[in-house]
Amino acid sequence: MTFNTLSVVGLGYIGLPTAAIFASRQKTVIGVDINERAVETINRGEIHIVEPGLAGVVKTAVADGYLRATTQPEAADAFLIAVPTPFQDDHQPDLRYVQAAALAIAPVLQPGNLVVLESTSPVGTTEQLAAWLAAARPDLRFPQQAGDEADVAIAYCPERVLPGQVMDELVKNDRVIGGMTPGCSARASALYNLFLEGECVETNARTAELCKLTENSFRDVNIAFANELSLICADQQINVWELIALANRHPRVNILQPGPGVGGHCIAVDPWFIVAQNPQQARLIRTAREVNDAKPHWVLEQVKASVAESLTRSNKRASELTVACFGLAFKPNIDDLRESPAMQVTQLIADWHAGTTLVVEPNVTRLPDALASTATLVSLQQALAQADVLVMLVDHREFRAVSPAAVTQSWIVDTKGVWR
Ligand code: SAJ
Repeated sequence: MTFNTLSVVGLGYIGLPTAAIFASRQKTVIGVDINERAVETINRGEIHIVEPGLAGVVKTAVADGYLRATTQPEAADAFLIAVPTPFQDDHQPDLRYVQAAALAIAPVLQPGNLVVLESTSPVGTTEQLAAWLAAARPDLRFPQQAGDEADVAIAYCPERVLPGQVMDELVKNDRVIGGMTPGCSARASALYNLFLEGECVETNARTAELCKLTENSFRDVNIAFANELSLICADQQINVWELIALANRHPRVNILQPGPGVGGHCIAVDPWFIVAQNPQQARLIRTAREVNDAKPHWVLEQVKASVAESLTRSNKRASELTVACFGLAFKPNIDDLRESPAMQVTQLIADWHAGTTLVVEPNVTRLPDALASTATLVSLQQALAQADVLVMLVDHREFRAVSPAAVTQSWIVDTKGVWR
């Protein structure tokens, strides 16, 4: 059965680019989101998120009539669910958005439909989704009841695109396709092959679910290794950046880079899904999360030590001392401040420090509310001219471009090895 009309439920960082790419291949795409403002924005041909290359594709897709957004699901040949899966306070996964999406599409499902879950999910979520749909539509047969004879095919197909490169990676990356049956996998592969240049690699739903969690846990564990090395090196008075560069000369060693902690919406979240389901076995994965989550507090202690030393060497009082924080984003050269360890460190410093806290963030024009009353946004030049203590938090290209001669301060806490 061909796919003429597709519905993408959840028009965020993954859903909207996916909807736009299908629409750019002349498929009729109905985007569904509970956020009315997002729906209105998209229907004007504009976007409500920041992602290079996305605006133009959405604008053309809407203008040509291939993409439109709505708050109410409508009938389609395939449904892709790309809603958030956050965790609760106790690190247990929160599947309420997946459940809400299932209940929202259930009334419009028809025989021959394909339902794909893309949201990062704990193992078993696709089976749970199928159970919710079956309970809502007893008149239809689902894969857990009828196998490949089912009226509705269901698959788990996680995204693995890097924010900032979504439009490119969405098309080029290989895709893991986890059908509830081999027939479901084949249907889902046919759907993604409408635009994919990478390969569709078929498996079952549970393996695909754990594969997504594994990819981000692998990165988290490896960053935790680098962050742990940075603590050891600070204690041993060894330059961690030099150490890692030297160790990486070994043909089978490839250590990642330490930083102020791990941020974003994926790597700091997804490993907890594994820990929540397998707390006894997932000891390394849990420890990596704890190492990375502890790093912002360690950076604060480094800043406190630098401020204390700076005070003993100068005649200033603490209230006269200026600390400048460089970078707020969760990684270099983006403007996304959400779940950012640099934001966390800056807030910790601004709340603690008796004097002035300056912030340099070339990618924003105003400070977020959380810092508005405790810190001041300044230019790179102002910060370098006025600050006593410098705290490097994000290796934006503007900071890397500063000549070493322009950095005259004796007190520098450099979490990214930019001004080592
Ligand atoms: N970071 C370090 N040191 C490093 C690399 C990264 O401290 O050597 C930090 C970054 O500064 C940032 C955090 O880790 O705070 C995460 O950044 P990232 O670039 O590693 O990853 P994300 O969160 O932007 O995207 C990840 C990607 N997953 C992997 O690389 C395994 C992406 O492919 C996924 O699609 C995405 O998560 C997701 O949506 O799951």
